[in-house]
Amino acid sequence: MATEVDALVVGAGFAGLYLLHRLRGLGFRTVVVDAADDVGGTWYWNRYPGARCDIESMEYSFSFDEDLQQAWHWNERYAAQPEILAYARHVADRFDLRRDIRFGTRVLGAEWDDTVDRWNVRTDAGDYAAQFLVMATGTLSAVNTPDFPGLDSYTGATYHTARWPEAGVDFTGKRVAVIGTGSSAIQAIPVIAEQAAELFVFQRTPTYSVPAHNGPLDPQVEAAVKADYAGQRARDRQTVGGFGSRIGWGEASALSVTDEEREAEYERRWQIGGFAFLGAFSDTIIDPRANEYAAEFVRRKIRSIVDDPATAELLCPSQPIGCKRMCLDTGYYAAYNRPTVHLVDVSGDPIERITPAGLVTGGTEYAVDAIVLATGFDAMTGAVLRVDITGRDGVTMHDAWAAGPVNYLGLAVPGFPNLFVITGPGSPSVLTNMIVSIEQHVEWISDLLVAMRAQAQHTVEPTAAAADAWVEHVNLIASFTLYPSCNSWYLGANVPGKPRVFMPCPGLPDYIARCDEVAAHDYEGFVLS
Ligand code: N01
Repeated sequence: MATEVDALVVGAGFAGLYLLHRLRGLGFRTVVVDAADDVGGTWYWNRYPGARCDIESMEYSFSFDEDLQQAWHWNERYAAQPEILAYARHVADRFDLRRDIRFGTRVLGAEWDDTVDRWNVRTDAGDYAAQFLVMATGTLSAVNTPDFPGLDSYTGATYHTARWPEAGVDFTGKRVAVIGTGSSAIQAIPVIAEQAAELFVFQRTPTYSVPAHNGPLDPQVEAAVKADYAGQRARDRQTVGGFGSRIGWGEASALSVTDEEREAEYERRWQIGGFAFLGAFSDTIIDPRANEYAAEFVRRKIRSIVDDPATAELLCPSQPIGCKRMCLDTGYYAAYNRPTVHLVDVSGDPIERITPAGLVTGGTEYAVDAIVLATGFDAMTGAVLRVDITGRDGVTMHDAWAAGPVNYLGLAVPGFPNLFVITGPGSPSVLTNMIVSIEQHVEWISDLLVAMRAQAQHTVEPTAAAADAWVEHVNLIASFTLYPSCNSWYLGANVPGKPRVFMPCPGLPDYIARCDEVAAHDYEGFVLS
């Protein structure tokens, strides 16, 4: 017998938590399911050494409750994974959310039933009949493990950064391989390097990283922000990525200033640390010449930090900065100055196979006690497509998205009534402070549900024309930027066979304005019935 609910939410990360709080408060019977044993989503799973948010803690937190944001104290400028998980747990307890969350429950499939306007949702712990189905499954949650031949034959220990053992791992005295040099690897490598006897980093593409300059949260910053928290949140929402209003985003072109002024601004922001660096000038991610100035500044920094010139050159990226997601680090480049840390270039000679003893590339076998896969995610679409979803007329999400994700406002898919995706493809999502985007989506969706209830409408679904126009719109905006110009997970390029489509929608303020406009015009582009 299926459990009847108004809304079934998949995922108990920040999106699921806020949805539950909000929908329950509005009188919708809501249940959240999550495969994990606790809340936290990405911060539940990503426990690798050094895991830390790269948005400042005063900004990477909920704004919906003034008492919450005033009461919570962050210890560091950038919060580490345990502190963010503690925050998620605090939110769950503070708003009494756990009683409507079913942990250890994996959704297997969902079928839309046109006869009763309900989603039949199958889980490994019972079924649900839900009027609304919300995929709060996260954008970076479906783990990507490359299909290395021989991986099963390996006799040492294997870890994926996004499935790290809760008890932690002690690498003291071990020979360790890390595959990948994205955000996860860049945080883990300096910490693993402190323990391991030898560390081999297998790099396919170097990435740009800027120092986080993390440290204890400055009490003066905390007091200043809390004195006008609502104001700061509102100002952040007006920035391109939903954060950084305190430091500010440069409005001048990098081409409009002298060499000395440009250098001074990069240096100033390098010293501040973090994504502020990308905001030095207005055209860093738009104009190739402006971008190259910033890229070359970082390359010079790499060469000045890394002692061995050959290693430094290998660490210098050639793609535009910001095209792949930039990283923040604490001692990443300096880790290569340890005699025990070795960079192995696999850009020309891929990892051929895994043997019982280690990895083979370029005809050399690297024997190691442990392999760390820092190989990322099937981003943005992976978590949705790993659930077997069937909409109207037996059309599956796999069919609907065969050539890339199709949706309207990144929120809803034609042919899949009453289904919403939080921070999915087609929305600013991963280009922003995720909590800002999550709050905007949750509030927009819950306002829609309230409007439907007031008008006695049972179903909502975008038109195919609205979705097609939206996909075209997102592609057009992306084409004005440098984002599509390199292989990145934004494009699905990291997963063999995945359609190459730039998935997120750049520009948060315009996106929010468009969502508000759609709502103000009786949800134009949607059919309510
Ligand atoms: O994953 P990634 P991630 N052979 O996809 C390499 C967020 N995040 O987990 O670049 C060899 O970035 C791959 O190489 P290439 C953040 O949004 C945030 O690090 O494809 N190498 C790449 O180097 C981030 O962007 C935080 O050539 C292979 C690496 O593995 C996103 O999550 C922290 C390979 C994967 O890097 C993903 O980050 C962590 C192969 N077959 C993550 N396959 C913070 O808030 C893949 N690679 C700080």
